[in-house]
Amino acid sequence: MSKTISLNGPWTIQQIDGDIQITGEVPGLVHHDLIAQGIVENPFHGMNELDQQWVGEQTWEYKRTFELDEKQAGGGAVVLNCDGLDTVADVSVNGHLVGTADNMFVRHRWDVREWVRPGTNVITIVFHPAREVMDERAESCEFDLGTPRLPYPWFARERRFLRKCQCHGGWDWGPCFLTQGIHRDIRLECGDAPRILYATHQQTHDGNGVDVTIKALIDAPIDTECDVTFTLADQSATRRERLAAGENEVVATLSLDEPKLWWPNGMGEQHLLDLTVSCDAGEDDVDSMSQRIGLRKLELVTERDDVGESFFFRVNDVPVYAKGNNWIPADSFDSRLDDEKIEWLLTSAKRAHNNIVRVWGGGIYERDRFYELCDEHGLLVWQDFMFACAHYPANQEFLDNVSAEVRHQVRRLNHHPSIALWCGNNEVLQSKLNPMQLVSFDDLFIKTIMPIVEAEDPGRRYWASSPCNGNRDYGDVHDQTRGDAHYWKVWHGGKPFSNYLTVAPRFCSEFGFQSFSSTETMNKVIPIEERNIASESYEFHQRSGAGNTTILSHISRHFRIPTSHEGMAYVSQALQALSIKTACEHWRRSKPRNMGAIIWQLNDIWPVASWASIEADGRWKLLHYAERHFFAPLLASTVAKDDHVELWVTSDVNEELNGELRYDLKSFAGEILKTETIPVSMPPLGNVAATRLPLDDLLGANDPRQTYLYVTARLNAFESANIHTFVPGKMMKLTKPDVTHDLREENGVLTMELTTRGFAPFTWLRHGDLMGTWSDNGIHLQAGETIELTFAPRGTTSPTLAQMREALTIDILYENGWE
Ligand code: BMA
Repeated sequence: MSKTISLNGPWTIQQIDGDIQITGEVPGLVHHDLIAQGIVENPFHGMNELDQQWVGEQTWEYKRTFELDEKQAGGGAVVLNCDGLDTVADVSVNGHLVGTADNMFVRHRWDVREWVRPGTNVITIVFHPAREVMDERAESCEFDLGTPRLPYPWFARERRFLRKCQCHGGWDWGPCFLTQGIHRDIRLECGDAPRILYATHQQTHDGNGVDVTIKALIDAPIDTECDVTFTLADQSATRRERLAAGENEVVATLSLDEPKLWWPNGMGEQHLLDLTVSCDAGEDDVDSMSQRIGLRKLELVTERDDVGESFFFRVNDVPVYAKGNNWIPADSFDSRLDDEKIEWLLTSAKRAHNNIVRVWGGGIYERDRFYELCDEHGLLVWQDFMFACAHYPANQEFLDNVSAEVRHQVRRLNHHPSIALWCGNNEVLQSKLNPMQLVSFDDLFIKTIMPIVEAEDPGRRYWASSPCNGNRDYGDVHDQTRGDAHYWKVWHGGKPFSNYLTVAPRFCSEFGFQSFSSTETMNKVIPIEERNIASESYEFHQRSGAGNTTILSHISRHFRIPTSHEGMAYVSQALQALSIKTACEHWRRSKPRNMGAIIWQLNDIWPVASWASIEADGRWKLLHYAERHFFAPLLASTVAKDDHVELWVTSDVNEELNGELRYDLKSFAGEILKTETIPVSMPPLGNVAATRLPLDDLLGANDPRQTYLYVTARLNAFESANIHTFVPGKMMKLTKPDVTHDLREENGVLTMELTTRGFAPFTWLRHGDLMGTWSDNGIHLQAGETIELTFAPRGTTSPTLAQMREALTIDILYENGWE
């Protein structure tokens, strides 16, 4: 009878050239254990990153014992299965080297039967310093890959030589921590019974029926006969199979009539079905694998059209306007990141009407739970392979290593309905320089990865690079007429926000604008005497070259200059929201030419000034609240032209909509100076310029510095409201608004009424360390109106009224330059 012995749990971790010896946790990372045991301080505090580089420069040995009985040690295969080793490691059992590892993205399976014995056995895994290995390989590299320019001397310049999370070497939003450890599950599988390694499937949608062809990949230590059973919803099939020693494929097709389909968020339900494959070899030797799958027809449509070539996803025959965010690793130390945080971040994305998330190529293939949550929340996944912003050495050893990685990851993730696209890398093509680099690009992304993806997962498209114009297309990656695009002229190029209005890429898979994290977040890592954005520690928590000066220069274009530490964070977040709102509303209005906007970036890896809409501790920035408005299924928006304003209504609703668009010209004091209601009818997924208001007629003698348009659209059950101001914020004639609030608790829910006497744009409610979200925030509060808000805690316990009273702070623009 076969048996699985988990080797997770406590291991001894020994520094080879030093005295540190601790008991660490597996799965885990050395650095994480050192933090947990107080041997090193918070690595994110101050400039501690510099003092902790030594951790990754050591050789560390993981060691533990395990017991085997006579039967296990002498009764057939003993497979050591390592789901992930980070990264360069020698694995030994009872002093015999059983395998070496140098790719954190593959699964290793070594048969160690010759080295085990009944009784106590010892396993050791020695992790070598990643940097040494990268540097050695770089020295002996036969390719001219160019020399990366690095802003920080301690960053890992040669990261591309190792199949390790690329941003572990440092990024323009993150620190350098070259982690080491057994970062995923580890176990022994004893006995000769077959084991299911992967279960993948392909779907064929025909009318209302779906054929699901399931492939089980089964490892048989010896020739065996077994029953392989496939079960999907109420269908099942059993195959009596003769498995030969080694890897075997067993295939079955199950057909479902009129099953409920899986839809992206906002387009329908996310129906999931249970799929189980089991392999019964008799004598209680049954191995099984269960998955939740979703049935959907998913296409990437790239067809010639009037503009050039389309680029959009179509799910169950409905075109998807993709709205979402880029995802980076949510902690420098993945092992201490709990599933709850991932769930919070992805739920937050869903709540902001995201229907797509891009797993960016400088991070990791995320854990299973990540993709399950994407399935459950209807977030399509644009999945990069883990290559970013560098040229990679395409020698045979490297290509073989990558092949194993790609095969493993595609098979592991195939069953998730959310996965929409396999993409070769992030910005590798964009940085093309010389012919040699193009050859290595071609060898790696076209000749090696592409055929593996096509063979393993024929139902999904492979896209060679983000951005690019297509596989084997080496044209201009900034082409606005085809392909996906990364649009960085505003942030990196210093152009004004209005620049977004001049471009409409077919699908924008990256664009972003930074802000500072809140003082609540930053005060935990910045020493008290350095709480100013230009201090040494603060600048250390800004990794984008001219980051702070870029934020400041754009603040001076739009707002007045805040003088307090809190005000700086607040105004920078209002600025960020304004920037991304400008781009997203414009691109939504540009559909169907543009069919996607994926903001850079959702989350942070540590507390930092960055493009994220959610801070390192899960706190929403103003931008994330704004997304709930500008990504909503129905959008009312405005465009300022030289002598008029256009009012638009844009719908991602797949039904005909009827209703009205209303605008009110209002004074800052709350008086309605003019109003008009326009009937609007629009087709499914429609997009219309509903009216055009000449400025002279509209404003008359009213002062544009104290007047604004309040625009509301109400069609079927959908609503959208928007504000249009006629001058940049800094020129507005704001008066002291007298914002008042009434906070109470009703049936365990914290509720607030907010009122104001004068226009109070960007009214921002902070809540200290009480984690959760207000039903709206960053509100353009209008004179005379009372709005009611509720607080949704993160987790199940709501803060008390007293706690919220104590924690609450209200920021208003007026107090940042007008007082
Ligand atoms: C991109 C990304 C990242 C980077 C971001 C901000 O292009 O792909 O490499 O962090 O811009 O500069």
